[in-house]
Amino acid sequence: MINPITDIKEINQNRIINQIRCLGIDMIHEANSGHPGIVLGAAPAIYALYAHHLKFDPEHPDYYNRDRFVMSAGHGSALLYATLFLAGFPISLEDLKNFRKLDSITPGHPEVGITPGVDCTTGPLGQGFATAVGMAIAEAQLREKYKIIDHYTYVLCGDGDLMEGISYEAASLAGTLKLNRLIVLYDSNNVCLDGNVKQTFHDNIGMRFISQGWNVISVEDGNSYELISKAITEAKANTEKPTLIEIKSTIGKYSKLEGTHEVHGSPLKDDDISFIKEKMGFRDIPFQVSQNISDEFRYIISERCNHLYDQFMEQLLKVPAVDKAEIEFFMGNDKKIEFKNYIYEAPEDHIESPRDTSRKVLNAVVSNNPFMIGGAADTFGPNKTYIVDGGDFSKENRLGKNIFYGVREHAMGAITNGLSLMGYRPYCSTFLSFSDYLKPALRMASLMNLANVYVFTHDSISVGEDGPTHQPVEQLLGLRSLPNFDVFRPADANEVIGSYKTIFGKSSSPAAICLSRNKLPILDCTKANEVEKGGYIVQDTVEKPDGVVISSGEELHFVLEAVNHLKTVGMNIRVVSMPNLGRFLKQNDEYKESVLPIGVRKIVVEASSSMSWNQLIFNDKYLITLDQFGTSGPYKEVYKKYGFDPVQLEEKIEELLK
Ligand SMILES: Cc1ncc(C[n+]2csc(CCOP(=O)(O)OP(=O)(O)O)c2C)c(N)n1
Ligand SMILES: [Mg+2]
Repeated sequence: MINPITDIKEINQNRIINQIRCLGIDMIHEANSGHPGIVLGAAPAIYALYAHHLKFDPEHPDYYNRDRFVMSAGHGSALLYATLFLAGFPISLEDLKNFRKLDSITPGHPEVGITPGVDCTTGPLGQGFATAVGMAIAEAQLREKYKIIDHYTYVLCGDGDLMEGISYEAASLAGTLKLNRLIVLYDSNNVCLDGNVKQTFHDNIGMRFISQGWNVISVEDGNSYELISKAITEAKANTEKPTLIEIKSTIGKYSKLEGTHEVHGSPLKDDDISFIKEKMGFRDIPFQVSQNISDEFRYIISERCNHLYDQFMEQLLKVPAVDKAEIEFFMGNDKKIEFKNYIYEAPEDHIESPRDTSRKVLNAVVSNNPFMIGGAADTFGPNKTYIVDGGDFSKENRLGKNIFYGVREHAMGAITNGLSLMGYRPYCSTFLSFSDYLKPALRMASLMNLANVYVFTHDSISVGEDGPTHQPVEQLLGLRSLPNFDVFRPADANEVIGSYKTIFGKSSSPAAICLSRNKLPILDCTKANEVEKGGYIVQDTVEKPDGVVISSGEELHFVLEAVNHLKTVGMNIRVVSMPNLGRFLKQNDEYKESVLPIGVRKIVVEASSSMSWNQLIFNDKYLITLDQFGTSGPYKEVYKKYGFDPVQLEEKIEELLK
């Protein structure tokens, strides 16, 4: 017979924490894989948060005004799943038994959209921390705008997250922006995968975060949920700064291996599990859950949280209709952005750099759009992504649409993911050659299916004088190889508009638009509405073509010049613009063959790695591409040095098709 609970004081909360520990180590044992150290060490921290602070509703895991929780130490997935299960989320004991097994809802590391209650995919250390900064930026703006949205963003991170540079970048920005609703619980156990951190990590973390504008609180006994809870209460009361709570804990608490790296990432031995359970006063039966303990945990949560969902939905009914519709966009899955009444104004001379066309489109689309926010990594000027009447995001202006990321590309990438997870349609920008600096975040965006937009300008050796460090060569290949990632490289204004229309017209998955910095003629033969197919014929022949030349971006202009000259000597060459190779490859065979007929020789011209094009062209002879670094010099001369000027192209094409 279960006694009805009438008072929290009667509950032995350490029993709940130990129940979480038992489940976590059982899951890892059953999977024969996982990380027991953090389960045993950080259980009091996650418990303090879920029991006494986190605003959530297990029956409505996605309810919009919930506090967000990011398990940045993604290897602590078993700890998270065990907590979510016990807290009453729709996760069964069977799901816990299937931890890390194929097609389970309890994968190796937390994945958003798979497990109810998981707010962010984590695993690559540091990413979660920085993503949470994006969530906190979004919350600050939404709170200012709509008032009824107001929540905290919590992170649980370990030594590894704070060793990663991205956490430094993100913390620096969070402190500058005074994101006081961001609270990080740092599981400080002095141990990482390979051993004690004394070999690797000497920073005074408290001082580091204080210097970055954070409020820092120390909890000396990480086994005390009461002390941790008190620290969280204190953190919430700070209205000026984000808070880092350094919780001194023992990795693998209660294990025979406690305090050592051996308990970090391998399943515990049977006798150790018995030893731990005995110490905690639990019976040594795998996956045994005490109904009493489960009820007690849920009682504590429901006392605090069970009105929250209804309250928010009632508040939502009372806001003005326009705001309600907007909030519903943030809450929903349809992220399409319409190009309402957009009319492009071409310059009189019909010459414009693609990045300038991009500036016009972005300004028109973003300035009056509440769902869009974005920025640059100290490159608003060259990227041309500044929204003129958008305002600058800051502590003083939470409504600002322009985020000055500073020179922090990696954090910018992860923050963009956080904005997206909060329902925004965000964009960010830098030079294409520096896209490598945010690559790990692009990968996470692809994995989470986030509809982010990346504006990468200075897209080839035509950067010119800045030289090979700034001239991307292999970046297009890298981006094209990312699953679920759309890469556009438009040739002129028409294709820039077509790229943006395609990008904003879809509701999910990230896209990059790679743009030349140089002024280029707006062509008569390019078509905005063909871009979505990835590749199309821009210039055809009356008779059967002698060959087809495929090109993208700036090089298309040189190809057209070369081919038109070859016409005068009687060569009939079809020209295909391929602003998006990935999309073209996904078209049906009929379309692909109509553009690239079988039995006709094809040549590719792109000042970038040949490897992306091996999917279309099997004989390297026909690839006029660039598999080496560029060089510093005026861009036309650089093009010439590598054979991309119209005269040399003409010679090569003639030679190849003869
Ligand atoms: C970017 C990245 N590099 C490496 C790893 C592999 N890895 C997972 S956990 C871990 C050690 C992390 O140490 P800490 O955060 O202190 O966790 P603890 O050992 O205390 O649980 C490492 C190196 C990873 N997940 N992500
Ligand atoms: Mg550690």
